[in-house]
Amino acid sequence: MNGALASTPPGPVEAAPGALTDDDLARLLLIRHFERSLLDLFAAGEVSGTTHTCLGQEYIPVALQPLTTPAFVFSNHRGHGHYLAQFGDPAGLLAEILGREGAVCGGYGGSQHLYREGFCSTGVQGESVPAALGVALHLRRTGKPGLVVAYIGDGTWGQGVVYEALNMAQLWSAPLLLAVENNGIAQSTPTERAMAGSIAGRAAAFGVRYEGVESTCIPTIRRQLAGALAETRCGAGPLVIEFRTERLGPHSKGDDFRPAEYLAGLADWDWYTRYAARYPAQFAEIDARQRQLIESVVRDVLARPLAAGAVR
Ligand SMILES: Cc1ncc(C[n+]2csc(CCOP(=O)(O)OP(=O)(O)O)c2C)c(N)n1
Repeated sequence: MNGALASTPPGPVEAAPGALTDDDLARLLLIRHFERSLLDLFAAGEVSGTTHTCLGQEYIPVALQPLTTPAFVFSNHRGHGHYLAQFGDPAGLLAEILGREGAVCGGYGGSQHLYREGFCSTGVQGESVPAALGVALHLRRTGKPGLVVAYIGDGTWGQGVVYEALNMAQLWSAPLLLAVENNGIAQSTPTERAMAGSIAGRAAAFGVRYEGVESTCIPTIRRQLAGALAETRCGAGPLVIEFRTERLGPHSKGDDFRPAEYLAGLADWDWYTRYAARYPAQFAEIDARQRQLIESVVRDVLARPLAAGAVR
């Protein structure tokens, strides 16, 4: 491909998506409407700094959530879905991003630097992986059952510290899950242009177990991963899971330089479009409910005074 993006994204891997529980669908749609509203708020000048949405990738943390609970989750710059899948707290998160009262960490962190018991995110690529390893080693050395999850993107394999941490994690059998959201692009660089070999090959070089996930269907993903994650929790050492996914929106906002044909093809890949077509009644009811919920959260949070840590 000579480093260029394919003109169309990969097609959907399932002929039809599997049925979801109402709770899983509600969580997916909560994240989808939260992220859409955030882009609207950005366009309206309500968001200071920048923000990165996880549109398209919502199914990854929702699929992992029951398999990884309880876990300490380290998230990255594209972390709203990771937070919402774990806590389902759109008001606390939105207040943090907009710097309003009720913010999850006082308005000091914003979109990329969140902290809450059991959750921490950073906008510095790769920074979380050694920190996650430290927490995982603490769990192992104190005999506490548990799991630590670090989310990274494909582009973050350009950071050397990821390899140092993976080496130690394997040597010391740390209960660490590296959840890789490979959306085929890092800001504006197609993965093929920056990565020699593959993520699977890099995990294999350290003897680290690896699972590659092509599906966007939550029940299928959980069936595939349950065994390997249970083993990591029970002392089998770290696990790399690579999700082959797509970023529907821009890298942050207004900076999407992918070919128009590619962007047009994303609707056919998107779980949202395919689920709506396959399960219209369940979808319509929960979609409307979550859309309204986010609309009311936006109204409520915008009416609040600034938080202590907000900088305007
Ligand atoms: C150490 C460091 N270098 C550069 C950046 C700027 N930056 C933010 S996100 C990003 C691309 C990340 O790509 P990837 O890891 O694939 O995640 P994605 O954005 O695709 O989810 C870059 C270069 C950063 N945040 N940290």
